[in-house]
Amino acid sequence: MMSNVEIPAGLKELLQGYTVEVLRHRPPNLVEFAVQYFTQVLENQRNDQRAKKRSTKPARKGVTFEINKSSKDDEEEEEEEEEEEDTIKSTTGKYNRRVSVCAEAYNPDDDEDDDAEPRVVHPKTDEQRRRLQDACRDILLFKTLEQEQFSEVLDAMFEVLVKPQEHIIDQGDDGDNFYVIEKGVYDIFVQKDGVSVCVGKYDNKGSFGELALMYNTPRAATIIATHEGALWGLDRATFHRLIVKNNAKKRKMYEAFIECVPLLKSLELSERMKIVDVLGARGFKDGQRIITQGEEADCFYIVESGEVKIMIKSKTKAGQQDNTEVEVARCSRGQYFGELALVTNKPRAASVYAVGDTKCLVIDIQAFERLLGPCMDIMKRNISQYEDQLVALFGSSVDLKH
Ligand code: 1OR
Ligand code: 1OR
Repeated sequence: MMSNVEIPAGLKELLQGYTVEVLRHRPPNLVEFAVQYFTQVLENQRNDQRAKKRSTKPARKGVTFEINKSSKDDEEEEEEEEEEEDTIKSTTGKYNRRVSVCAEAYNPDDDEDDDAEPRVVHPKTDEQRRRLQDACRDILLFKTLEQEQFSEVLDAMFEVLVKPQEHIIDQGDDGDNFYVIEKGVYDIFVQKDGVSVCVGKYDNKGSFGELALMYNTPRAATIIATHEGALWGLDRATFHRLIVKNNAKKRKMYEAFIECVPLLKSLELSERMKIVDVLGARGFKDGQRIITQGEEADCFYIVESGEVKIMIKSKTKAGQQDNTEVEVARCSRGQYFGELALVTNKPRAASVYAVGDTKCLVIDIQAFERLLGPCMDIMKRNISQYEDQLVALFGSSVDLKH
């Protein structure tokens, strides 16, 4: 009988909290919002528990993979023996790939006791480390990591040399590693109606293979090396422990801001969160150039704080470009820029400079194409306005979209 049912402690507060957030945010999808909200509550609860546990637990020792063992001196061997229980063998490269089907759901807090997970370290020469650092400098997924987490990522990465025509990733497979490109060109193929279509390429920079690891989905594309190349791999477990965990923090940090970006209003909440998962944040000093007119484009920007000015090189009467730049527009918090070259597949149409210290959220071209399709109409409408302005300024008719 209902009258005998005891209401569990905390239920009322839990539902009240959810109701208050619904009234505050007015989400379009209550169920989706409930999943997000209660995931957050659970996360907070676990963080509290972990914090309590940590305060009563001794610090964990780092763990080393056993590659290069033969070259180590006796002293290190002794140390290794001490750590034997924690030590695991390296599983680098595509030859040791997991083959089992992974059934974990996307939940950054699944690994209840993070501290129990061994830390992966692949020893590197100074020269390797320098090359790795160069390759990772502009990787967006690493841009919001704390210094400590970033070092752990670098420690865990391992070099993968690839041959022409080698399949680094096959669509439909389980995800094993995330890859950062050091060098080489890699074609991206996606199956459309049973036919494999080349939808883009990575040209000596960037990264791929994050989606299957983030969302526990099969690989969404096939990646093939066109030449000899070099990659740096990051294993699934370390990716989870550092990047996916960091994404939970990123969602918290950027959710409110992303909700207010007018361009993204037409997206579902889950689609906006997927943007947050892959974006990077970059700071620029007053006067620093963010985009250079005429260069090839590989990313898209949203101003988080500060301001940017858009400058176009003016033309002489003979229609030739001189080097004087004219300011044509400014963008501030919530506004975007850098979409034009991605939409038109042309070089950057203008240069963009920071006005005062400025922070931008950055999305790479692949994520832009994958996630911002629904916003394309708005962007194209705005591009038509650039065309009108251009005509007013330079007096000739232009079509920036084609
Ligand atoms: P992954 O783990 O699914 C394949 O393994 C990787 O290819 C994927 O992560 C991305 O890092 C990368 N759609 C899906 N994945 C893509 C795409 C893409 N491009 C690169 N990857 N699209 C192409 C956008 C230019 C959308 C195609 C419809
Ligand atoms: P992009 O990828 O070409 C430069 O890199 C960016 O500046 C461009 O994308 C737009 O996002 C941004 N004409 C061209 N680009 C503009 C303009 C613009 N305004 C902003 N951008 N015009 C100004 C219209 C108010 C027309 C110039 C006369």
